[in-house]
Formats: sequence, structure tokens, C-alpha cells
Amino acid sequence: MKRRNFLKNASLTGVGITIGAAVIACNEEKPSLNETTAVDLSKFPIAICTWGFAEANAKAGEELSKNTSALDSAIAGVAIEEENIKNTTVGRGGTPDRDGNVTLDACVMNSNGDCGAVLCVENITNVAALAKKVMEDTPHVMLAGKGAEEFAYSQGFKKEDLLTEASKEAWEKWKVTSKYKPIVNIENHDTIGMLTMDKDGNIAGACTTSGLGYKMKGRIGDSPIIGSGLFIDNEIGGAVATGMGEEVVKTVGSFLIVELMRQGKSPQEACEEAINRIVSKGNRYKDFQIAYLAINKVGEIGSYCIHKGFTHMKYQNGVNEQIQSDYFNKA
Ligand code: SD4
Repeated sequence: MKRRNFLKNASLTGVGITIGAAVIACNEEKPSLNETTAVDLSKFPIAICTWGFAEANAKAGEELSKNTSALDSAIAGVAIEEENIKNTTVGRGGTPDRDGNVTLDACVMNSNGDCGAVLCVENITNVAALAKKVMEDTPHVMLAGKGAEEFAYSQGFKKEDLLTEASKEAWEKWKVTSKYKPIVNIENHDTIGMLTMDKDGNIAGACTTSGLGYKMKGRIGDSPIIGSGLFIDNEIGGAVATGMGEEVVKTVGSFLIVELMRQGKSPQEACEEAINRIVSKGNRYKDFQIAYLAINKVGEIGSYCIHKGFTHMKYQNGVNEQIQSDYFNKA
């Protein structure tokens, strides 16, 4: 029997998505907004994440199905990519800064609105788990650099060399020209931002990255900044960002999306409005990608990006699928 629950200010009409392994187009139909809407709890749990990180998203979905908390499920999911040395934008194996240091950024947020973040951390692979430790076991919400690293060791995290042979080789090649020009979409391997809803519809999330390749030493993007790379309000929904962090920070993108949903916009409409805020500032958007992914309290999902090529994963009712996002730049 379906458990039903009632919420205010949420919309019910879902984004129609065909099930299958192939990448599919996001339905452009706009959900309607109702004052009072029934929430079908049989839709939960749900896990969504940026890009085509199928294994990571499936892991989060499986954890949620075993009643692991929404936050721990997200952390277990993103850990797959943090540990995947072939992924050159997250965790171990990540692309270094221009001096050859791999520095990681991550943040987490739970359904109570608690959060934790670590910035510019070296030698630790599972930085989302470390961000949770900051949230739970310190009086702070953010730790950076050496302080974050030392805290990690005190919590039993292993010291690991994050620079793999492959990343080192690529960096040495890069040094020949030393051109800093982030590439739109980076072949679909990018920051992982994940949002999870447990069986009761409680939302949590994690965002983890090695940041933009060959960045300046000490550079921080949006990913560990609560409100920019990730934001959750369990009454409303959550959002995550990927792409050129500097531009996300300027409009506090994830917080903006949650606030737009609070005002009654669907996740899709909110993501589109957040991208519009960026592209309306001039033509510079032609050179960078930003993508947003959001979910609201009834489990509707939205995503939107500047340039074609962004996809996200969705796990629901045991099905894990990759979905192509709609995009702004149709030129
Ligand atoms: C950053 N948003 O550090 C991250 C990285 C990313 O495409 O998503 N790269 O700016």
C-alpha cells in the first residue's frame, strides 16, 4: 500500500523520463505548481548526481534502499569517484594545480541543515567523508589546507599520494605551454555533486572535486562553498552545481535555486533562472560551462546548463538512468 503524505507549496507533476540505459532527453514539460499537493512516498528513495557517474549513483541508491541515511548514502556514492583514479576531476588521480599539487575541495549538508566543508586538502582521498567529520566533530563548518589534513589524520584517515603517474605525465605535458584554459564539459568527467532522498523524503547531499585543472595554488571554486556548489533546505529541496566555479560563486547558484523553488518555481524553472542570471551578464558564458541539478520535496528533478553536453544520473525504484539536460546555448 502506498504511503501518502501532504505538503504545502510543492508541485506534483513529475518530469516524464523514459527508463533505459541510454542517455535520454529531459522532458521539457513544465510541472504545474499547486498550493497543496500529495507526495507519493513510494517515489522515494531517490539519488541524483551530476554527469554520468553511474556506479556512484547506483551505490547511493543501493545504500538508500538499505535504509542508510541520506547523507551517508551520498558520501558512499561520491566515494566511488573519489577513489576512481581514472577520474581526473575528483579525488585521487585528480588533475593537479599548476605547481603539481592535487588539492581537493568538498562539502556535505544534511536534512537538518547542518553542513561541513574542507578546502584545498592534500593527501586525503575521501574528502566528502572528511567534510562530514568537520560537521560532526568540530565546532566549525569549514577547514582548509594543512589544518584540514591534520584533522583528517587525527580522525584515522590515511595519507595517500593523490598524484597518479597519468596525472603527473599530463601535468608535465601541460607545463610545456602552461595555458590555463578550462575546457567546456571536460569530456563528461567532472565534479560530482549528489543529492539523495531517503525513503521518507529527507534530503542530503555531497559535492567533491579536485577543482579546475592547473588552477593557481590555493584556488578554491564553488564546490566546497555551501550555497554555491551545494545547498539543501529539507523543507524545499536541494541543488548542486558543476562547471566554472568562479561563475557559480558570483550568483550563489545552489542557494539561489533552492530559494527560487521556495517561491514556487519547479526545479527545472529554478535551474533555468539560475543559468539565466549568469548568461544575462554578457557574452563570456560562451567560454565556460555551468550546469545545475536540483530536486524538490516531492521528488521532481530539474537540470539545466549553458552548453550542450551535461548529463546527470537518476536512481529511483531500482532503476539507474542517465539523462541529458536541456541547455541555454542553442546557437
Ligand atoms: C570548480 N566546479 O572547482 C568545480 C569544478 C568543476 O568543471 O565542476 N569543473 O570550479
